[in-house]
Amino acid sequence: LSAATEVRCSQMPTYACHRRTPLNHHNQTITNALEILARSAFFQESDVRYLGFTRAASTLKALPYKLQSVNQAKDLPWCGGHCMIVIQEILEHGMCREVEVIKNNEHYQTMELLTGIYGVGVRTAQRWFKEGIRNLSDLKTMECKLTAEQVSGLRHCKDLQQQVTLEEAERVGQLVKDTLQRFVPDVHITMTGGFRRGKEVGHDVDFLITHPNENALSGLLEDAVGWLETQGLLLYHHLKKRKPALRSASSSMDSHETCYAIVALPSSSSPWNTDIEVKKCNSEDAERIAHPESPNSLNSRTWKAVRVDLVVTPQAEHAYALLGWTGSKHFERELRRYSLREKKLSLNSHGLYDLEKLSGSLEC
Ligand code: DGT
Ligand code: MG
Repeated sequence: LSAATEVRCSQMPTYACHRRTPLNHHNQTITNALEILARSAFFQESDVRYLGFTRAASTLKALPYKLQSVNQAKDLPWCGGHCMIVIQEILEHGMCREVEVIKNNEHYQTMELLTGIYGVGVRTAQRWFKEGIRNLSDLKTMECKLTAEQVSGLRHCKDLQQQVTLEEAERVGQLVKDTLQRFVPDVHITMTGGFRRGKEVGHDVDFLITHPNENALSGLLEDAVGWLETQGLLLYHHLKKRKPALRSASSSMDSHETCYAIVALPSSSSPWNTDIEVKKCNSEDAERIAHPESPNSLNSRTWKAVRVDLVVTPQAEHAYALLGWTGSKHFERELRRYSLREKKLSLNSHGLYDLEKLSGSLEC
């Protein structure tokens, strides 16, 4: 390791948004361990510990070499205290006992399982754990108490727990494009999320949709949903309307019109291949897709359930939404923290706001 590299590492920026974080890095064993500790803290709703472990993992992902000794880590941002003990243990013994204990812990395993179901957040999973739910069979016994989103999440959990490949994401992209262009031929669609960052797999596929003429976007998601439903390609959807009243400079929540969906992605060799203009499925096929657990369909599955987010933005907000929906979540959090702390600017996926000017205009 050259002295120059060590010097560069001691000057590693504290904000993740100022660092290059490659997809493949040199300290995977340590970052995996720190991320397990972060998830465990998240499951206990301990934000401070969650952030501490996430920040340390993020720093190590940006390190341009494999750590050989704790000494090399001592000046790195966010790597002190508890994280340093974890780093030291892994460097000396190849594993961390605390992490191994967590991985075998019933609460952790159950929370992983339950929060892995679409529509189930930490609070709900905690409640279910306290009620004695430990596995998917337990959950199926209380299906009548689940939300429509959770019922769909549970019904399609085998597919949804599998990662979406880039090839599948591209086919989803083609399906989305073919669908939206039926209604607005020159609509502009961008795949965002992890795939835009160069990942080859993801848990869903995210898209931003825009058009220079805002009127062209009005009702577009409803039209798309309606058409996909008639084709039997929509297994679940929830449409969130644009709510400008909720939009605020200080809020990281966004109010873009959004469709959270589970689509039935035809397999590449199925008759519903992406050339859907020409090859529409017949009503029998659609029925099979709409009711996936019917015995007929299980024997002849030619599709995979895939989570898709469609976000509509006016063109004036598109750049901010693109930045916000490209991720990663930690990068976005750090970018907002940097904007606010260092620049007194509030960033969200609608715009960048000067808080001093805003408070001035409010005082006026
Ligand atoms: P994945 O899907 O596992 O490959 O990971 P990502 O990075 O695609 O994560 P995902 O799909 O949860 O979200 C993509 C990015 O969009 C992520 O940085 C966070 C952001 N995002 C997710 N949901 C919302 C939302 O409701 N509002 C805003 N503004 N951003 C969101
Ligand atoms: Mg994603």
